[in-house]
Amino acid sequence: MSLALDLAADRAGAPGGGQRAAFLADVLAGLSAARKTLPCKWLYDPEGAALFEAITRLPEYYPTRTETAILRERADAIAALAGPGAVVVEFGSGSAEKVGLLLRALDRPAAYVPVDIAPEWLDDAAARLAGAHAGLPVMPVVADFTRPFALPTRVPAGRRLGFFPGSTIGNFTPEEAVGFLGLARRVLAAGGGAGSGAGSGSGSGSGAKARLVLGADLVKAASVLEAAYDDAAGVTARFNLNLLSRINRELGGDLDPGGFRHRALWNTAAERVEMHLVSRRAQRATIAGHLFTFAEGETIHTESSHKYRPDRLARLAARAGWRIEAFWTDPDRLFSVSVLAC
Ligand code: AVJ
Repeated sequence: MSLALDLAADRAGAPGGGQRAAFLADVLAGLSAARKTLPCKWLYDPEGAALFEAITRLPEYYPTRTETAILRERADAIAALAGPGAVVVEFGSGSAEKVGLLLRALDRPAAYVPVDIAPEWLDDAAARLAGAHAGLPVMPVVADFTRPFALPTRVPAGRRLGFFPGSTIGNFTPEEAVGFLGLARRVLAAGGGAGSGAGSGSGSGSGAKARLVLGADLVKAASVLEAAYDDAAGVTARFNLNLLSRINRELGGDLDPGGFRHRALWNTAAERVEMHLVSRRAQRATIAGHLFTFAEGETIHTESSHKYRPDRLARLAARAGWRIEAFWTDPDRLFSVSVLAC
């Protein structure tokens, strides 16, 4: 089935033009809250996505290069656990480089299934991968993986190997993270293991029904974390402020991005880095006919990036029905890659 047909076959489940309505609803609700906040998913319009790509190359932003190095070193060990014929299911169609490291190490992977709510990201991911892995069935699935969904029946049987890199799990609150990990376990354990004998053969270790490769950033000095989210070149500041410009562009707002400044802070109690937009002065703005006021110093909380300790990560995984089968870090213990099994 052609890629376009694949996407069409699955697009039925995805939000159509409702994207703008959802954006407007989130902005009106978030800016009306006593403590203003906006969901971080709205940071990633094309401009935001390009700025994030630039962030991944910044000297202060260690996660991407560190995780990639761990994956490069541990890909063979992951492949040994996964066994032959794995079906790789990536939650979010992220960086082709990272999943490429996995696919090249696996023994005859049966398919690559990127899952994302945005069809345009899937088009890119599928095209990138198909080029580099001729003969590997690439089956994009349009779905919001924060809500229950099932893999289409056209995805071949075979033990599922989930992939959720980048410490994107850090954008969830701990409760949301448990919810996502539980959902991922149900999606990955359904069907695939049965086809290849849940208790049998492939993959070393006890006959796991499914596995998930999870990237998670680790707790470290506040100075290192705050620099990673507030780089000297100001790219992260532009990434954060772009959200205000997006609201103006797409929702007809008249916010003054120059009237806000970027702030990144380490929240010690919650063990997360928070990005905020701080109002430089008392000001007002209108969005889609709704008036909003901002006091001087008032902030809009635009993103949380939770950081983990190994024991907390294991407890979180266990609450979602997973056990940690492997846990690796870089020599400086900045970042971690785990293999979860169920
Ligand atoms: C893509 C969500 C993993 O939280 O580190 C980078 C996004 N925000 N710099 C992160 C981000 C500011 C990144 N994630």
